[in-house]
Amino acid sequence: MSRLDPGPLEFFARQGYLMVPDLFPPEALAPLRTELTELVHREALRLCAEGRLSRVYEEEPFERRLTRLYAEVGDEILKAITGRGGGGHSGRALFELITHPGLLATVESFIGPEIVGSSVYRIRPKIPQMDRGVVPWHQDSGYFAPHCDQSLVLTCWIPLVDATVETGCLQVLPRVHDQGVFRHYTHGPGGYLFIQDQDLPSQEWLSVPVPAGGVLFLTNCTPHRSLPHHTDVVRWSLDARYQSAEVPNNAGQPPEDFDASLPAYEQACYPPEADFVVQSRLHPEKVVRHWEEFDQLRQRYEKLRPPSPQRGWVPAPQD
Ligand SMILES: O=C(O)CCC(=O)C(=O)O
Repeated sequence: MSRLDPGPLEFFARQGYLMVPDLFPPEALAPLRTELTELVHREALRLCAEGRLSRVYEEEPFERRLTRLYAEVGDEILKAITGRGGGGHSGRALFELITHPGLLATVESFIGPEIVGSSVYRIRPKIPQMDRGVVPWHQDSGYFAPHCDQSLVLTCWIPLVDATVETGCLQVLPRVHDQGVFRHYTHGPGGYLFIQDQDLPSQEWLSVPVPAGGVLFLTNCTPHRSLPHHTDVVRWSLDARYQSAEVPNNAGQPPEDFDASLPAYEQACYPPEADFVVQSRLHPEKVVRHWEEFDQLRQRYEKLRPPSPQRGWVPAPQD
């Protein structure tokens, strides 16, 4: 799989989303699944040693082990995976997946050859009944600085297991991504920003199942959400984002250099986390090629997070 044909790109431009079912060969997801299994195992051993967990549930498969662990220790088992909501896990296999040549070739079809890995990537082990597993309606731009609203920051939503309606795949509101950023409110379910139903156009929403190996592409202005799920499967997924190097970013800039007084176009779309160049024909020397470099960058930002963009969102009025 490489560059996309005009047909799917036109679909994306019209609808604001595109699901490609077979972007990765089956073996491409295996290293990240293994890396996450090892991480979960280390964390489980630590919690057992601290007397907080009865056993490590090693017999459970990748799809179910975290459900069992979470039932005993809750969020504690997730900390090393999700971090403070920012860096979280930044291992070799994660880096290799978000810089996978097939993925980057496809991303290039949307945003051109000068590609910056947007700072905002998230590993989401969506566990049944977990508060933060339910993500309400939002546009990713609701989190980004307003000066990036007109630019494409491409979300690539990558399930590590089959994502179905039963396990809480994403839902999208098609054909409204050219209507700007809707009003978001703070303190939504799970602590997320959210858009109230009555503020959204009355289009039909769509559930978009994605098989493992597939990718769901979204614009930063496509409203989307994910619903609760009630099976005991962990719907592991990774959402990574990419933007053209022409879109404001903080690639190559240490967090200490963040300066809120600079003009907006010199500030990253999302300053708290580290953007990084993943492909460049004009400046190959700027490409981050080794996961250790990526990891150090992410950890540095995790320690000293520049402030989040302020868009003036407030809590929703009470009825
Ligand atoms: O993975 C999910 O459940 C939600 C993902 C999401 O909202 C996003 O990637 O912006």
